Amino acid sequence: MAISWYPGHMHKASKQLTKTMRETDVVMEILDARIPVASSNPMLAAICHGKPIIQILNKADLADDICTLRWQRKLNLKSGRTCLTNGKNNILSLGDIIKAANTLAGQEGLPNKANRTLVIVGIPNVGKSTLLNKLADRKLAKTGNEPAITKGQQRIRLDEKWYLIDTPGMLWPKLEDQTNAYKLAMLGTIRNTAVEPEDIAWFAAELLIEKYLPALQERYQFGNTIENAEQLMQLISQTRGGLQKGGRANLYKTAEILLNDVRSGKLGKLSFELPSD
Ligand SMILES: Nc1nc2c(ncn2[C@@H]2O[C@H](COP(=O)(O)OP(=O)(O)OP(=O)(O)O)[C@@H](O)[C@H]2O)c(=O)[nH]1
Ligand SMILES: [Mg+2]
Repeated sequence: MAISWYPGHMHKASKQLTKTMRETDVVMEILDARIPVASSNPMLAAICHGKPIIQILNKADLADDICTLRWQRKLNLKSGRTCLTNGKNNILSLGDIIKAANTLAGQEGLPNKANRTLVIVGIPNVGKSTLLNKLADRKLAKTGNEPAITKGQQRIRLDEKWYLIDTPGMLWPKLEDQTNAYKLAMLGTIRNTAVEPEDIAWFAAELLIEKYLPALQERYQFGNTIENAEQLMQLISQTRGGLQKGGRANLYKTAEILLNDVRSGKLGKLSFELPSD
């Protein structure tokens, strides 16, 4: 099934973001540390074009540490950008963000202004509003473990100089690279109603067998090698209660078990993209 999810509120959000860019000094792009390429929205690159960018590899607590470090080094090589990491065990402080924003504003020679604006952008469910709440030290924005929680922009003051604007998560109208689209769906960026969980779990199973077989063996308690996604799904349904009458796997239930395990870190710290350095 070809994946595509671009509901009306995202179209509206992109038009609103284009307007917001006029007053924006620095963009803060939130990427998923597990898939920095697939989680980078090409439409945002066009809308934010020319603005200095703080890239944040978020949910770093769920990604492979060495891989995240390699991505951070690589992304830091680009001029007009700085890359930071953020995760549940290593949360960026307000001071870290303001320091990065001021440094970029200085490096890029932005004209002096009494007030500056930092805008958070990124795909759905990547953790934008959670970060805004952390920086504000209050629960100002609604957050939740499903995509499209934020439907409109929200502005807060960070200090005497900087404002921060939270924006709705955005995908792009045509997800041309379907492997990337499947990665996004696997990590919960696309609404369940727009994808078949069984398809996504099948994709996840193939990827995990290739890259993270020991993690699968430990989680689902099997010693022998699994050859394909079908075998893995059958095994998960047996060990985790996903069987239907007659002993066959209930694929929908088994898909949910596997996807929840991948998304929540129960299979360990997983990275699905490696930098090519
Ligand atoms: N493990 C982990 N979970 C996180 C992190 N940041 C956010 N989350 C979780 O990710 C989910 C989505 O967070 P939100 O802040 O609502 O994401 P968002 O980018 O604002 O999403 P939309 O508004 O739908 O675009 C929530 O369940 C958060 O608790 C993180 O660094 N690590
Ligand atoms: Mg949000």
